[in-house]
Amino acid sequence: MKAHDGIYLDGAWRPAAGRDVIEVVDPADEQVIARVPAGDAEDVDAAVRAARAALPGWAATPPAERAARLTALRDVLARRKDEIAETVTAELGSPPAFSQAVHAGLPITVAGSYAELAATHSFEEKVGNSTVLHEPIGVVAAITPWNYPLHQIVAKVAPALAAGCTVVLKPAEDTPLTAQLFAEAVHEARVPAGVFNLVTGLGPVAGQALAEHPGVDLVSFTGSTAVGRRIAATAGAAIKKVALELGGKSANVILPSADLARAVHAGVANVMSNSGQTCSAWTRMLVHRDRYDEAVELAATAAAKYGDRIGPLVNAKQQERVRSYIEKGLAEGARLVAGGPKSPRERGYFVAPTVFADVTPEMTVAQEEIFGPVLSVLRYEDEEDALRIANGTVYGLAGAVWAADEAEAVAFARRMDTGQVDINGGRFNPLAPFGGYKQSGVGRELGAHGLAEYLQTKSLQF
Ligand code: TXE
Repeated sequence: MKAHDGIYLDGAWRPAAGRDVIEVVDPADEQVIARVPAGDAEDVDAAVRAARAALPGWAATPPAERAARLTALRDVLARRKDEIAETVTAELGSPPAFSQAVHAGLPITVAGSYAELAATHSFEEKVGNSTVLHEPIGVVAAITPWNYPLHQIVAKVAPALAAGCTVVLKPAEDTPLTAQLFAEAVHEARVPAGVFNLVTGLGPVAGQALAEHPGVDLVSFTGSTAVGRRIAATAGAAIKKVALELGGKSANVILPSADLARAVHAGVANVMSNSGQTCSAWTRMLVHRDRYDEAVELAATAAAKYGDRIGPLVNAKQQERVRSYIEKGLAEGARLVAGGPKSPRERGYFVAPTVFADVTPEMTVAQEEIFGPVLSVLRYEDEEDALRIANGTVYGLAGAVWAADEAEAVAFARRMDTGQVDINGGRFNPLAPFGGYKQSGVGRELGAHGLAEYLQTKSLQF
C-alpha cells in the first residue's frame, strides 16, 4: 500500500527524526503492507512548536473561514471515500461494505456537522452586564485508537479546528495509513500550515512525549483505561485539561414487554459489528428470566449466522486477549452457546462470533471490556434487579433499553448510570453528545458538547 515515509509537519511531509519504522500489517492475512516512520520525542517537539506557532493566526481566523476549511475537508473526505474505505479494510481488516458505510461514511457526516457548527455557534454571549467569550483552548494533543481509525481522528480534529485550536495527532500504530490519508485531506482542504500536524509513532514513545509536552494545552485521548489513567495523572500534575474516552461494558436491557426477537437480533448485530471492537458495544444482554431461554436460543442462532461475515481483530495481541477472555468465561462456569476460543481460520486474527449464556453479574466476562465479538447473556428477576446489574460495573459509556411502550423504556434509561442510551434501537445522531459516566471517561465528543471541550471562557465585565 502507498504510504508516506515522513511526518506531516507545518504543512508539508518531512523526514522524521525517529529512525524506527512501524510495519503495517493486514490482519486478514498477516502480511506487511506498508511501513511508516515511528516518530520520537524530537518529532513530537517539532510538531508541537509548529502547532503553537500557528495558533494565534488560526484562533483569530473568523469562524466562517474555519467553517469553510471544514466544509472543504468534508468534501475531500467524500471525494476520496473509496480510497479511505480500502485503506481501512487493508489495515483494520473490516469487511469492505462496513468500511464504506461506517469507517469512511461516518467521518464525512461528522466533519460536515462541525463545518456547520463552526459557522453557527455563538463564540460570544451576553450574560447580564458581561460578555462571555468562548476562546480556543490552545494546542491540542489528539491520541487516537485503531478501532474506528478515521472517525476517532475526525471526532477530535474537526471540533478542535472549529474551535480555533491547532492540533498534533498521534494515531494508533496499527492504523497509520488512514491517518496519513486524513493529513492529505487536510492539506487539500487548504487548512493553513501548522494548524494540523501528524506524528505517527508508538504509544509509549511518541504518544507519551506528546501527552507530557508542556506546549500542549489539552490532551484528548481515546483508548484503554490503563493509558487514560496515566495520561490523566500526568495532566493532573501539570494542571492541564484532558478529554478521555475509555472503555465500556454497556447493557442491552430487554424489558419483559419488548419485541424479543427484534431486540435480540439488534443486540447481536451491535456486538458483532466491527468484530466487537467498539467501545459502546452492548456486550451484556439482560433478559427477564421468563424469556431467558428463548432469548439465548435466538442469540446463538443469530451469532452463528454471522460466521464468515465479520472481519478479523486488529492484531495478534487483541486476538489473544479476546481468546483468553473466552477461556476465562468457560473456566468461571458460563455456558458457551456459539463460537468459542478456537480461531475459525488458519491465517488472520479471526475470532468466531461467541455467545455465553448463564453469565452472572460478577463473572469476568460480565465485568471487563473484552473488545471482541463476544456477547454475555444475563438473567434478571425484576426491573430493580435489571437496573442493579446494568449499573453494576465500573463503566458507563452506552446502553440500550427495549420495551413495548417507549415511555417505559425512557423511565428505565433515566435510572441508568451511562452516557448514552438507545431507546428501542435508536438511530445515530452526529449532534448528540457521546461520552462516559464513571470510568468510561471524562468529557464528551460530537455536536456542541464536543466543541465545548476545545473552548475556554473569558468574561468581560462592563
Ligand atoms: O490501547 P491503547 P490498545 C481498549 C480495548 C482494548 C484495549 C487495548 O479494551 O482491548 O483498550 O487496546 C496510545 N502514552 N480500547 O492496546 O494502548 C496508542 O499508541 C500515550 C478501547 O490498542 O490505549 C494509541 O494511539 N499514548 C478503545 C492509543 O494510545 C499511548 C479503543 C490507544 O492505545 C501510550 C482502543 C502512552 N503511554 C482500545 N500507550 C475505545 N475507548 O474506543 C499507548 N498509547
